[in-house]
Amino acid sequence: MGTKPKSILLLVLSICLMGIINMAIAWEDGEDKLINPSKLKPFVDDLVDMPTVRGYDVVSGLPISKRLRIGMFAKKWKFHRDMPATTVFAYGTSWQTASLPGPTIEALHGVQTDVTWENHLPAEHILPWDPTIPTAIPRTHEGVPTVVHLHGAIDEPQSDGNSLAWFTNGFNQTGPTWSRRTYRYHNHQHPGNLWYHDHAMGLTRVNILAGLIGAYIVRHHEIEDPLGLPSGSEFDRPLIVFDRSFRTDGSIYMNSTGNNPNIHPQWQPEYFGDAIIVNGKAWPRMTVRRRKYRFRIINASNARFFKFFFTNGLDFVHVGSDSAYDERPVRLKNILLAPSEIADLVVDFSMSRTNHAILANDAPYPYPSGDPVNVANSKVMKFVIKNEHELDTSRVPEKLIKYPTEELSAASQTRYIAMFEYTTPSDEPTHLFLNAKPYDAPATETPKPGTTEIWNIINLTEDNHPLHIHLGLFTVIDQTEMVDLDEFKTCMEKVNDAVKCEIEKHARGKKLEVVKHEKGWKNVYKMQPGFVTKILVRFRFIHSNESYPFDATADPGYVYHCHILDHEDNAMMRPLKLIN
Ligand SMILES: [Cu+2]
Repeated sequence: MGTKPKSILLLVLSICLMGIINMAIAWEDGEDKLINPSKLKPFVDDLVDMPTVRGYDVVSGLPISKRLRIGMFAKKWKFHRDMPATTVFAYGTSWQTASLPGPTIEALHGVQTDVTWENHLPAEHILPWDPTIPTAIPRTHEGVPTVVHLHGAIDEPQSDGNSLAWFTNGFNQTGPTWSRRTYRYHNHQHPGNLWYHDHAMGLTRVNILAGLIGAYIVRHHEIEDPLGLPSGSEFDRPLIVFDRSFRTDGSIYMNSTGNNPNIHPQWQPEYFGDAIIVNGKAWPRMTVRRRKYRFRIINASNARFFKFFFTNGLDFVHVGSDSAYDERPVRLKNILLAPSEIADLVVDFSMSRTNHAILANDAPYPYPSGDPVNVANSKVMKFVIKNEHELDTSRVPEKLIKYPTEELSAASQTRYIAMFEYTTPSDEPTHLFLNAKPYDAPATETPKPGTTEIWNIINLTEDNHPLHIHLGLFTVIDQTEMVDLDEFKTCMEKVNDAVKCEIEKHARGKKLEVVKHEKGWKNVYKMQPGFVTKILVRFRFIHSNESYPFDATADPGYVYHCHILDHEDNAMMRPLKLIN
C-alpha cells in the first residue's frame, strides 16, 4: 500500500524532467525542432576507426590487382551518445559493415584496384531535393541518382565519376554519360591521400550530406617507408571532419526552403551545421600515447572552412597537402582547410605540457567574412594524453619528397577563369557560374595530355571558393589583389573577356604570399575574393613527368569546379575536356 501514489508521482516527475531536458536540447526553426548543439555534451564518444579494405590481393608474397564491390546503403548511424540514431546513406562492402565515413581503401602504387560501386539506396532521398537547379532526374522520378568520384585520382574519364554518369539502385536508370559498372583505378600515381565521394549532378551536396564519403590512400612502400613517419593503424589515421545539424528525432536537418524560393524552392547558397563530426562521431575523444601520430585530415563539409589549432599550443608538423607530400615538413600553429582540402600532419603528443589537448576551430563561416564560430562549432575533438613517456622510433625527416618542378615559360596555354555570383536586387544569391557559362555549354578548357598550362583564377565574388581540378595537379604561383575592381567587374559582366577588360591593368594590387606548406602540388586551392590567383596546372604525372598511360581524351571527359558543394550544384562547375 502507498507505493502506487509514489510511483505515479515519480512518473509525473520524470515526464516533467524529460520535458525540461527536451526544451534544453531543442530549439525551433519554423516547422523543424532542432537539437541545440551547445546542449550536447562534447567529448563523450570515442573516436571510431573506419573499417579498412585492401585494394589488392597478395599471392606468393606479391601484391596483385583486386576487384572490390562497395555498396551504398541506407542505415541508422549513432552520431552522439545522447542523440537518437540518424538515417544516413553509407558506403560499405555490405549493409552490416557500411559506415560513415565508408571504409578506408588501402591501395598500392602500381597495383590496379577495380571497384564496382553499387547503389542500394531507397526510392526516396532522405534530404530535400531541388529540381530547378541543373540536376539528375530519373525518368520515373524514383531512386537516388549517385556516381562516385575518387578525388585526387589520375585515371581515365570513364572512371572519373562524371556528374552525368549517374545511376540509381541496381543500375535501373542511368545518366546520359554513364558507361560502366566497374571503375578502374590504376594507382600509377604518386603516394598520398585521396577520398571518394558522390558527384551526381545537382545532388552532390545532399548525397555527401547524407553520408556518401570515404578515404582512399595510395601507398608506395619503397618511397615512403624510409621516411620513418608514424605508421601502422594505431599511429597513422585518417580523420574525416564535417559539420551537420540534426532534428530532435535524430534526422539530418537541411533547410528545405531556398533563400529565393520563387526561383529555387530549396537551394541555399551554403549549408552549415553546428555539430562538428569526426569519423562519424560528434566531438569525439581519443586517448593517445605520449608520442608522434600521423593524421590525414580531410575536410568533407559542404561549405565550412576549418582553421584548426590546439588549445594547449601543440604544433602540427605539415607533411603533405591534398594528395602530395611536401618537399620539406613545415611546423604550424594552425592550419586553414577549405572544403575537400586534405592536410597530412604529424602531431607529437610527447611535447604536450598538459594531459589533454582540444583540437579547435576558429574559421568564420562563410569564409572569410561570415559569422564567427560559436561554442559548438569552435570545438572539434579532444585528445586525452597518457602520462607515461615512451620510446618513439618514428620521426619526421628533414626532407620528404621532391617532385620535378617546371618554369612558367614551359606552359603551352594561358587561361582566365572568372568566378561569378548572381543575386536578386535584394542581394540574395540565385546561382554561381565559372566564366559566366552554365555547365552544359560546350567545353572551353581543352588542354592536351602531357602539357602544362597557366590558369588565372579571377574571383569576382565576395567569398573564398576552393577550386578543384580533376585529373591535373597544380602549384600556386601567386595571388594578386585587383585594383579598381568595380570597373573590371562591370566590364566582365558586359564583355566576359579578361584580356579585353585589361586584366593586367587591374592585377597590380598587393600580393598575398603563398604559405610555405601550400607551395607544393595541390588539387584544390582557396581562391581569395577580389584576387587573381595564378596556378600552373600539369596534365601529366607529377612524380615521373610522364604522360598518362590511358586515353585522357576519351568521353565523357573531366570537370573542374568550386568544392563548396552548394555552389558546385548550382552550377559552379565546367567541363574539362582533354583533346589531342
Ligand atoms: Cu564556390
